Amino acid sequence: MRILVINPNTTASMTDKIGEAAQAAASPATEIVAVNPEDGPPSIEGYFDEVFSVPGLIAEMAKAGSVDAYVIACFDDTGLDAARCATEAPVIGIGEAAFHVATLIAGKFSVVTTLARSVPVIEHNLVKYGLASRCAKVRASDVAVLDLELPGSKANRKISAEIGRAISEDRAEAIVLGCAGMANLAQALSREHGVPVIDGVACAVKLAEALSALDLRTSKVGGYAAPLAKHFAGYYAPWSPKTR
Ligand code: 5HY
Repeated sequence: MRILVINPNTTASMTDKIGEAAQAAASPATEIVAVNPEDGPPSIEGYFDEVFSVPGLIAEMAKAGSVDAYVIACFDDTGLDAARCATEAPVIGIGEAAFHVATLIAGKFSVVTTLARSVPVIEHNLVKYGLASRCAKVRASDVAVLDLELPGSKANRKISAEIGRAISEDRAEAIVLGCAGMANLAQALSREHGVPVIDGVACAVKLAEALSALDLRTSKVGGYAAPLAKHFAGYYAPWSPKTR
């Protein structure tokens, strides 16, 4: 199978890291294609950045040709619902994937994300997915997304310290890493803290493979029905939904 993994920000080094984590988790027969848009924010930190990354995400889906599943590799599950309207193939957000996996192996988990402005976005998603009662707390490590790309930055230390606080203060039984750019840190942090530390990129790839193996696809009845054909005016004309 072929999975398109979309990093909705424009930072290619982060896309490479996400692609490596996805391929490492994928079955041998699965081809991972990791992409990011050219247009949009270099990192997504909060609602404002998020909304400007969605057209690029949808454009990458249109450009990719036939794939068996899509993974949205931004922990806010950026544009997830819109993406599900645009295809019948499964679309998995790394946030939703990690939350579900965490509830399968722990009673309570905490999320450790980047900046404080990302916390409400994640909290709202937990409520939307009906999983807020299983999450002890969403914590910010005060690490900017692009600091994760800087070798030698204090990012790993700050994330590890926040995990320590989640375990001692929240009594978290598992930790969900709240950024795609943290994908390569999960195993070492899990060994260091002695609790499962979950990376959403790997979870989303395995869930996409599972849905494909079950031949389950996105329902086109109701909310995720294909967009109605109409002409979008001006700058967004190229995104106009066509008659199917
Ligand atoms: C992410 N931003 O996974 C989110 C994390 C965050 O550019 N990739 C980003 O801080 O919301």
